[in-house]
Amino acid sequence: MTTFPATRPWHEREDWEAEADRRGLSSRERALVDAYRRDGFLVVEDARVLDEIDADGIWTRLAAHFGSDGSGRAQDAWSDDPAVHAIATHPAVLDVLRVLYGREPFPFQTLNFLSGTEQRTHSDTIHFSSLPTGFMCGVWMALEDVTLRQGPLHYFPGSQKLPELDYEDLGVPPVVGALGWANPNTRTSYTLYEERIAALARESGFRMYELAIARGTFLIWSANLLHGGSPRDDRTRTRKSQVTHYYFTGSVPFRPMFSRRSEGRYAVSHLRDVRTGQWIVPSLDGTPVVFPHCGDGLRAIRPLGGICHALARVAGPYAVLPESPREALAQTVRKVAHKLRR
Ligand SMILES: O=C(O)CCC(=O)C(=O)O
Repeated sequence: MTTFPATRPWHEREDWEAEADRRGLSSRERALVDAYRRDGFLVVEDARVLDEIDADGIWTRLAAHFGSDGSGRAQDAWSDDPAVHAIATHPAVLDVLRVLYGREPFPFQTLNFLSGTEQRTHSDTIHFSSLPTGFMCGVWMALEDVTLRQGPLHYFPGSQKLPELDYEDLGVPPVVGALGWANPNTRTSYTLYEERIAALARESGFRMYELAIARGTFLIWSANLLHGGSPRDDRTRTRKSQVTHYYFTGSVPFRPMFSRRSEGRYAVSHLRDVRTGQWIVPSLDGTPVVFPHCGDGLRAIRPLGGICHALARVAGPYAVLPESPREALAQTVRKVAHKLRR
């Protein structure tokens, strides 16, 4: 079976202080890193974050996505809505992520919620993980003032240090059939996952906190932090928010809930960078990768020698994930030829 790099985000390292010196971090930045490595989340207050953005117009423009009780979500509105795009790509957010991870962050998914989601506690690593592990995070931004009565976000500081647990680890049956929420088996397995995580959260001794924050404040959670949405005590009140999910360059994104890690078979995600709309080229710390099909819609992940990657960098992103070195090269050559013809 392929072995993958054991790289972790630099903020997790024991010698992080020496590394912070090497990176020339200011004392404010060091305090952010210190808190993030300890707690697995950060709350960033920046009163001016939404100044130039028509965030209030989001709810009119996306009204069709929400029920009369405020339920529902608008997924990936970034492709049409400039305000959602601007929040996902906000320099104030990207700057903090660069400090925390030391790699270039790219947003790949947005979710807008009109009201509290009441989502049960989970870790994003069941939805989105990466190889090497840990290069993913979520950012939750309040788009109105949020009190504890509106179904606030909840989270368990320190829980990011638990092992990254997938269905195999938790004894949840694998999803059989199509890889998506339209398949009823996906819901059945996920409900069982939520029950196992609720028990883990109860037994692990981590304390739950809830987030009451002002409009424009944002919380960054690291991939493995346990979090969810608390009950909406006042169901007449909205709780306008945007969640944006980010990966970092030099990693291969995949969806653990559909993957069979012990068999080396992965539900690999081919994603667009919200900043540019371009497909991203996944790599393992910069080493190019191909993705042979291996049944049930799953892929193996195989690192390649350097020449394909060097060529791919010249040609730009792959249109589809290459299955073999030959296909990677063929795609690259086609792109270069196309560029030369223009
Ligand atoms: O906003 C919430 O209530 C929870 C959001 C959440 O858990 C998520 O997007 O992963």
